[in-house]
Amino acid sequence: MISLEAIDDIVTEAVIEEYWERGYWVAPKLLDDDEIERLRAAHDRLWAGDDDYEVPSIYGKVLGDPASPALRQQVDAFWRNAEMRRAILSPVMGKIAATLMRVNYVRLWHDQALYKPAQAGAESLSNLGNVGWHQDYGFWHSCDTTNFCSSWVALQDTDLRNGTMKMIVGSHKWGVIDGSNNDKKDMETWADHFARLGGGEWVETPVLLKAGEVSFHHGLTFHGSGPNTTTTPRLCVISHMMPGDTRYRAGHSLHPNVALLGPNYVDGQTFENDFFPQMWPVPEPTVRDR
Ligand SMILES: O=C(O)CCC(=O)C(=O)O
Repeated sequence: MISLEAIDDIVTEAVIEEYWERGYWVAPKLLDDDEIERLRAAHDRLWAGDDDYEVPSIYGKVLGDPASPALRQQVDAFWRNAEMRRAILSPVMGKIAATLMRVNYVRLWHDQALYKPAQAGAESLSNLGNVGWHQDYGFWHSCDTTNFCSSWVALQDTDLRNGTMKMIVGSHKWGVIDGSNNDKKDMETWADHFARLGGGEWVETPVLLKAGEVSFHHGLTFHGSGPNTTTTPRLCVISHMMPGDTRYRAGHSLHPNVALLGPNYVDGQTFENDFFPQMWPVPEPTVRDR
């Protein structure tokens, strides 16, 4: 991972303006080749159920089915795997997100490890590996801010052939769109639908990344991804990050994370405990980290 000092030269005021103008920004290579290899090996272990920490079954452990073309999605992979934990909670991601969000404190909302199966040679292309057009905040109405920032770490070169993410440029300016907690895999129908609701121009731009490069997107930017037509799976890890003082907003569709506040949570309670680790500023080491 690059150094924390290097970030000051990379995330300039022009970069911050680009992020707020387009709704996303593509960083240069942040991870070195060894880290990429270790994270790829961590993916293998995750989907095989070989965990570094014991995880109770209520936390929704996902395993891989080699015969399925469906997207594999493990939310909160940082609970299962130490290598992923290091990358997902990296202060480098936290500092960049803080700078882009223009806040002082950053916590993890949740993470994802995604595995998009390869479909080269399939008789017909399945859309089960697609990620439908959505706004992340569409799923997160229980939070009192839309100022979320997500880092997407490419663990191989990633482009349209292996189903990279496509961003809808400037769509974060449309505000919260009804029904944007969408995972309908029929991309064209839903592009028309959301373009109409958004009322802006629907400009799809693929995020082209070399292994180790990272994209950062705003919580309201529409995005999605199509099939992986190559011979190898498309792997990534994602940190969905929030300002450190993000609070629970009662009366809206309830996100499962709200239960992590503990019983009897109250409107306005901050998402501030070990389920939502502090990423920036660098936290004091915990017993688990030592
Ligand atoms: O990896 C993808 O195709 C989609 C990921 C995504 O939805 C996200 O990072 O918020």
